[in-house]
Amino acid sequence: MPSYPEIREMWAQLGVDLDKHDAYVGSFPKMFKETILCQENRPQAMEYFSDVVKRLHGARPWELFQHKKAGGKVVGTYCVYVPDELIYALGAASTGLCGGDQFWVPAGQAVLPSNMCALVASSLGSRLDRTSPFCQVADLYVGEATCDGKKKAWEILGQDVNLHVMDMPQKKRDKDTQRFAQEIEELGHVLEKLTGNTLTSERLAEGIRLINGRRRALQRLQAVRAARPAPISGLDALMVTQVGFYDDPARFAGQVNQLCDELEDRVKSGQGVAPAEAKRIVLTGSPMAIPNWKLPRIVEQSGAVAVAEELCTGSRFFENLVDENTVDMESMIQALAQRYLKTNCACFTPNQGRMDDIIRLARDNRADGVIDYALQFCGLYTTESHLVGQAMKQAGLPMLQVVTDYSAEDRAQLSTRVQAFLEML
Ligand code: BJ8
Repeated sequence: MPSYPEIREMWAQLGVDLDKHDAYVGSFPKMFKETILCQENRPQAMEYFSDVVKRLHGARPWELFQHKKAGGKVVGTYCVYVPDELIYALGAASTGLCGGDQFWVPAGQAVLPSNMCALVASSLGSRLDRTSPFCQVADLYVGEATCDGKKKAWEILGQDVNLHVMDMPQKKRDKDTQRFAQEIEELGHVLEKLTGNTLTSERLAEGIRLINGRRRALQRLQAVRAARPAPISGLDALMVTQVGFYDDPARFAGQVNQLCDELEDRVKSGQGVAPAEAKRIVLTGSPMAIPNWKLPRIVEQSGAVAVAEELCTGSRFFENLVDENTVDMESMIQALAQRYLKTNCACFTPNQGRMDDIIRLARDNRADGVIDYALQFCGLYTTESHLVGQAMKQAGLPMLQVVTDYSAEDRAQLSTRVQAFLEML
């Protein structure tokens, strides 16, 4: 384990603004303690994930920094449509870059309109402010043309960093899958150039197995949450998935499987984190990047338990495996395109698949209600909320619609609304 002076030296070498960074990390331990560590009856195996988050700007950036020093490359990504399989197949390491903290929003807003979602503002701010070692360690950033805010933000970000933007289809017809397969191929060429390595079918098959392994572990974690009483809090399960965007995929899968061993034992002995009669909630909507825990914390402080997240930091990250029964490059790229286009982001039209996913997750996990969460100024999720509401009504699932941002200002008001919703269930 590197010492604190070594970590600090790494930050300096990466060009992190140490004074601003000190201000950022200074408030984190208290918030982390009051949000995550204070939960009762946490599984022992959560210690690993808590530790990763506690030292988020230290331990994992250190590994990525060593990887770079040994000649490797680091690729930063912002969306679950960017195939990590290719990144690892070419010997690079991947890291998520989405900003989930209010701290970074003002720096993003300095170059963005004030009516931009907090996720884009925070993501840009963390780079422009030089306060995220993950942003500083990345050799290549991969963005994607999903929503308008991201598309335009990439043009601003591209003035500062080495950036590749993947085009995204907006529909899911066969010709769209073919087009997305071409985008994946093009990303492969960009990564070959970056790493100096050649993409072979053997390496890609390995990359597919590696990332499927991460998905299988998270699917196992989701499956165990169907138990009543719930063996793990929604906050902890969300944090595990969030860690998956940063951690080494093989090590991460091993740790998630260990956690599942413990949770399966809990289920056998009827042990839970909340009483069996606690209301069970599915969260759906905009992604919740670390440390955006505001809403699930409010839900669980109000006595309910979140049992699934139909979010990019939830089921969209781990559902649907890439077919491993392919042998040549062309069919592997096709298999990747097919798997990724099964993900149901609101950037697609129509997006009935998302409604089906929410209902399935609610049924499988015996949910009493759904909370639809959209980030303020996110045109995609705020607009789709109307259709989600209709679909939930038809399915007989009560739904609360929440539009919020990263600030703490609406916490009391949100609490009141969530409590009123839970009482009605
Ligand atoms: S696959 S949800 S990670 S695009 S919240 S930036 S949509 S204005 S994040 Fe997303 Fe990929 Fe879709 Fe997932 Fe735009 Fe909305 Fe902001 Fe969003």
